Amino acid sequence: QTLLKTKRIGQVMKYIESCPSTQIIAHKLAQEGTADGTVVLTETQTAGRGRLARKWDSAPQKGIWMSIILRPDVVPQKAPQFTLVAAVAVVRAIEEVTGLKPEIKWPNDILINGKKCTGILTELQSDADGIQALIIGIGLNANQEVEDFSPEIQEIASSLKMASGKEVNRQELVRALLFHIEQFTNIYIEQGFAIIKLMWESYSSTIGQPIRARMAKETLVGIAEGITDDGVLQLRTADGKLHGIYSADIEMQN
Ligand code: BT5
Repeated sequence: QTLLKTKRIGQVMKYIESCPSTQIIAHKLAQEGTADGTVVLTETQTAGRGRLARKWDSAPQKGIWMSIILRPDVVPQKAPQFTLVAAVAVVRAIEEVTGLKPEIKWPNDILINGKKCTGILTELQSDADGIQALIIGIGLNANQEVEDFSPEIQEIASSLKMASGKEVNRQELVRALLFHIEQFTNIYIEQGFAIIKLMWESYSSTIGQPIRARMAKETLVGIAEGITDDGVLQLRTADGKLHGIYSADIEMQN
């Protein structure tokens, strides 16, 4: 803990050998009033989760499975932007520690060579007074080999070790992650979304590309033109119309 390079994030740190999901523990701590910046870290999850109750593969000792509790003074509508802020921070941390060049796929995937190495899940506790807590879950594949992943994701998942050929020091990676998350959430809160948006777009594999966006009720095909200041993806369909995409699964068309 003395090696931490942060002022807020990780000053309270809960480390657990094994748990169902760090998100569940973080929600509970948040309800009990834990401080802004509290971090929950585990070696393995038995019920790690993604969006829409999907499963998150969390091999023991191989990744970084953590949740960060933030208590920003912003309206609940801004919650999705924190996923994008966290994504920029994760890319920076991976670059710094490994030299790899990851890309962001909107909204919450970090890819290396087209394969997913990190997923981010932002959940919200709010009431009439606004945001009580944001729980930002980060699952980062560090030292897995292909066979450490469940068979159904072996084709689509990757780890830093698989991409770089080198074992990654997970402690160093956690320190870099917490440092960059603190830096970028500060920038976002003090200066707004503009700088984050520029960085996000420069790391993005989605912008400028033909994509298919699968949403709950419809699927749209078109060119991803950019993100708005609210983090909404702008998709231009063949009829020239511009659509705002708030939540979807994206597939690249080429
Ligand atoms: C995400 O969901 O990508 C968010 C994942 C967040 C995980 C962290 S770990 C710490 C914290 N505690 C939790 O319980 N969760 C958070 P989504 O976009 O819905 O993607 C889920 C999909 O990614 C799955 O359906 C699989 O196809 C794929 N997947 C599952 N595990 C993976 C892994 N380890 N690496 C790469 N892809 C994976």
